[in-house]
Amino acid sequence: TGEKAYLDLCKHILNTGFNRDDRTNTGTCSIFGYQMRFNLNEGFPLLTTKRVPFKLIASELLWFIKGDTNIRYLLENNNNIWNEWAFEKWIKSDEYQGPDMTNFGKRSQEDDDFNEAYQEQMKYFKEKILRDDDFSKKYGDLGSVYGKQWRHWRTTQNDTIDQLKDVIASIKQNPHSRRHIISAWNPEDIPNMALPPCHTLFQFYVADGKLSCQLYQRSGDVFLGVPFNIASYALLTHLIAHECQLEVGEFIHTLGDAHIYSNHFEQVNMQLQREMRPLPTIKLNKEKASIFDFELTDFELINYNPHPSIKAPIAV
Ligand code: UFP
Repeated sequence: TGEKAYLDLCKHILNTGFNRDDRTNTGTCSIFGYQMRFNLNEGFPLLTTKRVPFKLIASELLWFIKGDTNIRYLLENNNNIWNEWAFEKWIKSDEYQGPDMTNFGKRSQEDDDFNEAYQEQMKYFKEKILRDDDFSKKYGDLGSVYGKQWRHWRTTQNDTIDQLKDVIASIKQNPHSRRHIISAWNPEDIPNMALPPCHTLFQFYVADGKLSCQLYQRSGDVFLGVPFNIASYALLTHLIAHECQLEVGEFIHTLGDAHIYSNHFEQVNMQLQREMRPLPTIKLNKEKASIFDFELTDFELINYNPHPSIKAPIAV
């Protein structure tokens, strides 16, 4: 199964990687340049050696597909994965009156009292994003993230380009084109981004009635981030194949800097000792033709019986 490709990557990093300092000062074991292939006909590549939260992956992907860049939609779906980026904007603004939240990511992991204060501010922030339209417009919007680059890429002529719609149209009209590409990497926006896109560019390919997708990911947190990224792009490939009336082929995951953080070694070794189980399958609502109409309830994940999840600190 495709999961073996992931576990092999973990082993390869631990066996051959370089110990390197990194932006977060956590320290990593890292390699450069690696490729995994997942045949999407052998099951949906959601890891079974630990539980991976499919709902969060699906709601985040739908958020990208809508071209939405405001975390309100995510919060409405109990998805908290982008909160910190919005919260940061608020605490740096004049409007913020609460206790000093500088460097909240690190401090909340190290200091219990601070963490309590932080949780309180975050709870208030989330409620305000959900209830207050003006506040949400001001502080909920993350700006130049994936949804914007995929659906509303801004040109020098002040037009926008809908890369996702254009690629779907080109897959339908000219399946053998070698130009089915979507780029999230907009050099003009990079200096103003807190997190330059990790999934940088992806391409589709049609052969034998099957749709394949290859992603170039510039930087991968192999324990926490990459399992999400695999499932997200596998799901996107299923969705686009569905709309284009194609079968699914492969998801090919190409990584630049593939790293395991030093505070994840123990967790990775634990995961490597577990037996893989059969992969789940995914079913999409056949009634909906366009992926732009999809909602969370239109996905069904079948036979997912993973080992328990494994907790690990996120590098900030
Ligand atoms: N990261 C991922 N996948 C993602 C994402 C982030 O692995 O989808 F958004 C990790 C990679 C890296 C960190 O460990 O987040 C980003 O840091 P940097 O910009 O320094 O590469």
